[in-house]
Parts: sequence; structure tokens; C-alpha cells
Amino acid sequence: MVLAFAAAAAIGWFVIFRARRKPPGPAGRSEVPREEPEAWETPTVRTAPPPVARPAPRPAAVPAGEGLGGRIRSLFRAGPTEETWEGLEEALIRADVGAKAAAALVSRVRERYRPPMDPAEIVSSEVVGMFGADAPWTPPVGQPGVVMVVGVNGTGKTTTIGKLANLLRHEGKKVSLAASDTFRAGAGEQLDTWSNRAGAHLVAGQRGADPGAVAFDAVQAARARGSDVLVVDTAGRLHTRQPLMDELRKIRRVLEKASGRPVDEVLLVLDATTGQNGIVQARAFAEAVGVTGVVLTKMDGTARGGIVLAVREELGVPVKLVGTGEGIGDLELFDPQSFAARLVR
Ligand SMILES: Nc1nc2c(ncn2[C@@H]2O[C@H](COP(=O)(O)OP(=O)(O)O)[C@@H](O)[C@H]2O)c(=O)[nH]1
Ligand SMILES: [Mg+2]
Repeated sequence: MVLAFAAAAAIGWFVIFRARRKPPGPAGRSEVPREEPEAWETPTVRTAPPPVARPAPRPAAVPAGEGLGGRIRSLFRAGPTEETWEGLEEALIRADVGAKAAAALVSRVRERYRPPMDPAEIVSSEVVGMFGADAPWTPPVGQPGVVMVVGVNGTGKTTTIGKLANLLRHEGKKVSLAASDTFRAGAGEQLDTWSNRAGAHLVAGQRGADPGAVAFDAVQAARARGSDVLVVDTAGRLHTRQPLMDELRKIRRVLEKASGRPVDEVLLVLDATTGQNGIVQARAFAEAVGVTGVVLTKMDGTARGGIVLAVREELGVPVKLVGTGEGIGDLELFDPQSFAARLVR
């Protein structure tokens, strides 16, 4: 009876949880079928009745099955057999790292692992190795250096631009922002608020204005004011449809024409909770406008962002920055060590 009640409560909670987590549905977002991250599939863990007292306290290690690390350790418990390696590959794929990165990781771990090593630690250090040679983020240099920010609606482009402007200001740079998302209602106002907070200069047009024209004006205004960096916000609707990609290509062309030099950086913003769909997004934007780096947002939640390993391996695009909240200071330089530790935790 008690058990039945607990199960019903758990299911009820699960349904409410899923309903609450559904994105509110800005137009562009509904186009992208979201893979539900693992954490959404196992919320019942939080409502399970307290376990009966154990005869002996468990060690502080992650319980098997909870995180990737726990899963890896339990796979290796019976010594590495062919099944262990298959299981490891499967566990990595389930953590969104992609088939290519998973296969590469398995073969590297296979070479290095010798019992009684901790297999999770070996995986973690090989993950670090995959990002090993990537250069960390540095602000572009130019008069101004130009950073274009692209990505699907809701991933955190505008918020990231606000945080990035703040970061650059703290490094003593003069920053201009271009509101080239003229499509979405309120996008210009949102960027205006961020520019005020960060102490950056904003160039915006009317809603529906030509995003290329805004970009062109922004380069001229940034140059006239002596800004060190210009960061350009863009629309993110329907990344699978051609018009957005055409628009982004045009913005890039206009920026390069106005500044007389190549765009320094095209940052793709990926939401860590997106899962497998992130690689589809990354491929589409990379093909259309070229992408020089990824900003992985929403890493303050339960998501682990395994998808950036897939993007790194399959498209060769490094991760530059990590968003860890909605506040102006919640942007960090990507650190492979802490990323790997969190992924394999
Ligand atoms: N928790 C969290 N929320 C974020 C982060 N970055 C952005 N957001 C939120 O994600 C939502 C969409 O952000 P926005 O910048 O408007 O996305 P855009 O459509 O890509 O420009 C907003 O509610 C932001 O506050 C992050 O790193 N962590
Ligand atoms: Mg936006």
C-alpha cells in the first residue's frame, strides 16, 4: 500500500517535472526536437523512499548507476572483457559524446587501462587529452576585433553577449554590441539592458530592420568610437531552414566588407541540456558561416555537456567559454580538466 502510494507520487511528480521543463516555446525552438537529457529521465531518484538502514556505511564513491563514473566503475568490476569495452562505448554515447569520440576514447583507454587503476580516471584524463592542444579564448585584436555570435533561439546568445561584454570590459576593453537579431520581439531591448549593465555601446535598428544594415552601421560606429571589440548578436530561428543561414552569411559578408578584414571569431552557442541535437545544430551553423569556437551554456544545471566532445571530434571546433548561470559574471573560460571531471563524475 505504502509502496503503491510512493510509486504513484513518483509518477505524478515526474509528469509535473517534465511539463515544467518543457521549453516555453519561442518559435525557433519548437523546430528542434530536443533529446531529453538523462537527468530528466531519472527524477524519481529524488522521490524514492529512504533506503532501509544498511549494515555498513557505503564508501563515499559515486553509487553505481548514478553518474558516468559510477557506471564505468561498475562495468569494470568484473575485469575488462569485450563486453566491458562495448559497455564503455555505449555509456559514452549515452553521455552525448558522439560515436566518433566514444570510439576514440575507448581505444585510448584500452591501451592505458591496467587493473587496479580507476577506469573512470583514465577516461577523464583521455577526455582532457582530446581538448589538449586547443588554444584558450583570447579577445580578438583589431579596430575593432569582430565576434559574431550564432545559435538556435533560447540557447543563450544574447545573455552570453552581455556576459562577454562584461568580461571584456573588465579586461579594460571598449566594447560595442550590434543587435542584428532584428527578428525576435524584444531581442534589441534585451541586448540594450545587457549593454547598460556591462557598460558597452549598442547599435540597434528597428524590429524587422535588415540585420546586415545594423551590422554595417555597428562596424562604422564601433570604429568611430574607438571600440576594441564588436560583438554581433544574430537571430536563431529555424536553424534547419535556409533563410536564416542566408541571413547569417550575409551578416558575415557585410561585417567583413565594412571592416575590411575577416571576422575574427564566430562563436556558436550550444545549450548543454540539448543533447544529441547539438551536433546537428553545430554542423548546420559550421557549414553556413564557419564556427571558430563553442560557448557551452547552462552548465550550472544538471547537464554535463558531453555534446561538445562530439562537436570537437566531428567538426574540429574547440570550446572557448562556458555559461554557468543567468548573472552577468556567470561566464568562464573553458577548462578541460573541470569539464572532464564533471562529465565523468
Ligand atoms: N541557467 C542558465 N541560464 C542561462 C544561461 N545562459 C542563458 N540562460 C538563459 O536562457 C534563456 C535564453 O537566453 P537568451 O540569451 O535569450 O537566448 P538566445 O535566444 O539564444 O539569445 C534566458 O532565460 C537566459 O537567462 C546559463 O549559462 N545558465
Ligand atoms: Mg537572443
